[in-house]
Amino acid sequence: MTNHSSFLSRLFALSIFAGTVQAAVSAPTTASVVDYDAAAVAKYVYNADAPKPWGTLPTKQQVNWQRLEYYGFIHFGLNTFTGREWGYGDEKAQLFNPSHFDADKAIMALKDGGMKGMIYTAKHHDGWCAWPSKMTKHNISASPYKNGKGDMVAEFSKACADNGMLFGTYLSPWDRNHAKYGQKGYLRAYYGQIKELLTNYGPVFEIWFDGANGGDGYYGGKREHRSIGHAESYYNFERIVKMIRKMQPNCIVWGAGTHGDARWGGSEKGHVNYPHWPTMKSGAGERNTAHGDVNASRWVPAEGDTPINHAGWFWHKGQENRVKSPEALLKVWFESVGRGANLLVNVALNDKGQFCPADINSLNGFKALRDDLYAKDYALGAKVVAVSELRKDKPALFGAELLFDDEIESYWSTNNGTKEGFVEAKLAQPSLVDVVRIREQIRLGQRVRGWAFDIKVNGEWREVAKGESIGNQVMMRFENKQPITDIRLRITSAQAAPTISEISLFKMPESLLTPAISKNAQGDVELKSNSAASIVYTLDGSEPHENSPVYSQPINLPTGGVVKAATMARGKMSTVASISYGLSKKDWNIIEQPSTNNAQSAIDDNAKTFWHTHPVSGELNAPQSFTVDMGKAYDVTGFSYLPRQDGTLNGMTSRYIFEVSEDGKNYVKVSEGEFGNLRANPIEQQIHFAAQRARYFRFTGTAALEKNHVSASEIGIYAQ
Ligand code: FUL
Repeated sequence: MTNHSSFLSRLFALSIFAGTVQAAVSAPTTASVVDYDAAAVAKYVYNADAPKPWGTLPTKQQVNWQRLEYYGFIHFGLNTFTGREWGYGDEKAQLFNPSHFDADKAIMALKDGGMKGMIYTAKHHDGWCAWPSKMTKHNISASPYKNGKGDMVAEFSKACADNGMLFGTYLSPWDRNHAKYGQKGYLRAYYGQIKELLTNYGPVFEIWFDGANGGDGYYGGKREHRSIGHAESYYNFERIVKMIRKMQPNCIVWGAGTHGDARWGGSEKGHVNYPHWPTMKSGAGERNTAHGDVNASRWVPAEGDTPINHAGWFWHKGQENRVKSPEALLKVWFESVGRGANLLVNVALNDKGQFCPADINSLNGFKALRDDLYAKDYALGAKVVAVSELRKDKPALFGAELLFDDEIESYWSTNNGTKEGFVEAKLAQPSLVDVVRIREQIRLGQRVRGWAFDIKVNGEWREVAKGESIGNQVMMRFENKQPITDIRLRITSAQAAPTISEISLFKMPESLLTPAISKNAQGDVELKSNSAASIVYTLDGSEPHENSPVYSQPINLPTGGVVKAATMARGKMSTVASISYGLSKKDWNIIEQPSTNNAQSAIDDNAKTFWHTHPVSGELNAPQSFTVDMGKAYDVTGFSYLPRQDGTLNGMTSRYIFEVSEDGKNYVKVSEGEFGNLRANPIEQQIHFAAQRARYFRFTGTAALEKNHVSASEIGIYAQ
C-alpha cells in the first residue's frame, strides 16, 4: 500500500466514528452505508418540516455503529497455548510466543471477508494483558515474544488503521489472576487498564465489557471462589462509562450493565430474536436482551456474536475442521443483521499466530454469498403508483419515491398523527426476487409496530412477509418463483407517523450447499446436501476433489476418523465440510453408574437424551460417575463431552475427572479440569491427551453450573 492510500484509509478509520462528512474521504473498499453524510442528514432529518423525533433516540455514534453491520472478533492470548476457553489465571506468561504472527495479514484477511473492523481480546478472564500494562506484571513483557518487547494491542491497532479497518478491544472485567479481584484494589488496576487501552492506541470504535464475572480462580495464589455480588455496582460502570466518554467520545461501550451503548444478542450463536427492538427497560439487565423491550427508555442496540469454529472462541489444536459453513453463517446473518442487529464473528489465531485455512475459506465463502445476495437491488428506481398519504408541507421532501433512491437518510412519511399507510410501486422490470429489506429512519426513533409486504402474482396481491419491528433494518426471505413487477408495503401500526427510509429487493443466491455431516440412529455417518447435486468425500483427512468417492449410502466408521465432504454440480464444488468422529459406540456397555440408571443416554449418539443424576427423589450430589467397557482396547488420545442440550443449566457438568483403564481394575487419571464458558455457549468440548492404552473409561462430573447434580448428553472417545 502506498503512503498516500495508507493515509487515506487511516483517515477513513478515524472519520467514521467522528461522524465527519463523507465527502472528505473516500473509503477504499468498504460499503458506503457507514459513511455518515451530514448534508443528507441536515436536508432530510433536521429540517423544519420533518416529523418530530419520537420516543427514545439513538446517539449519532449509535446510528453509525448500527450501520456497520459486520465486524470481527479475534480471541488470541494464553488460552491459545493451553487449549482452554477460560484460563484459570495461573498460566505462565512465557507460554505466549507466536512464531508467525503478522497483524497486517490477519487484519487484511478479515477485511477481505467483508468486515469493517476488529475487536481484539486484549485481556481475557485469565487476566493476562496482551500489551505491556503497568497495572499488572502478568502481561506480554514477561513472554519471549519479541524478547519481552511485544505489544499486540499496538500491532493490531496499527494494522487496522493502516488498512482502513476500525479497531476495538475486549477487556474482561473478571480477572482470575489478580490477587485483589473482588476488592477495591483491583478496580484501581482495572481503571488503569481501561485508560491505557483508550489513550495509547488511537481511536477505539468499541470496547467490550464481558458479562462473565466472578467464580473460581488463581487470584494471586489464593485459588478460591470469589463472587462480586452486583457487577454493575462492584465495577461502578457508571463511573467507567463517564471516564470513557472523556477519553473516546465516539467509542461504543458494549455491556457495562445499564450504562453502555450496545448489548449482547442473548446467545453465542450470533442471532437475535424477532421482533427485535433496540430499546430496553432501564434496569432490565440482560433479561430480554435477544428481543429488547418495545418502546423502552434506553437505546441499546444488540450485537449478535459467534465464533466461526464450533470448537469455541479460542483456537483448539486438532479441531480446526469444526468450522461453520458459509450457508450456516448466511442464516445467522439473516437472523442478526436482517433483524436490525450487528454481527460479530470470531476468527481465532492459532499458536503460530495464523488463521486456519478452513476458517478463512468459510469466511470468504460467506462473503461470496452476501456479495451474490446484494449484487442487485431490484427495487432501485421503482415508480410509485399509489400512496396512502404524503406530508402536507413539502411533500416532495418526504415522498414515497425516496424509498427507492438508495439514500439511507431520505424517507417517506405521512402527516403527524397518521399511524398507518401504504405505498404501491412498480419495479423497473419484472424481477425474480425473494428477499425484502426495509429500513426506518431511526434518527427519528423506531416508530413502526406492524408492517406487511405484498407482491402481485397473476393479477392478485399476495402477502409474502410481515412483522412487527423494522428499525435499522428488517430483511426477510419469502416464497416466490416468478418475476414480479408490483409491490406494496403496508404499515399496519405505528407509534407516530412512520418514517420509512428504504425498501430493497434481492434474489437469494443459488449456492451449492456445504454438505451436512451427521450420525444416524445406527451410529453411521450420513451426508446431505442439495438434492440434485452429488457429494464427494474422503476419510483420510485429505481435501475432497472431483474424483473422490461419491457418497451413496451411510458410512460405517468403527474406529472413527475425519470425514471431509463437498457438494459437486456442473463442475463446481461447495466449501468443504469436515468433522472428526471418535470411536463407534455400538459395542460399548455401561458397567457402573449411579442409581439414576440412565448413563446409556450419554453413549447413544443422540444429542437429545442425556445422563443426569437427578432422580425424582432428589439430587445425587457431585461427584458422580459412570464407567464404560468399550469391548476392546484402543490407544485412547482424547474424549469429547457434549453438555445437555435442552437449554437448562441445572446439573450441567462444568468440572470433570477423566480416567481410563486397560484391565477394568486399575484406573489412571488422564485429565481433570474445567469446561469453560458453557453458560453462554454449551457446545461440544474436546479434550486431547497423550495416548493411553485402554478398554475402559470413567467420566466423573465433579461440579455443575447450577444445582449440585451432574449430566452429560454424549461422551465420545478418540483413539489412534
Ligand atoms: C464470553 C466469554 O466468557 C467467552 O470466553 C468469550 O470471550 C465470549 C465472546 O464472551 O462471555
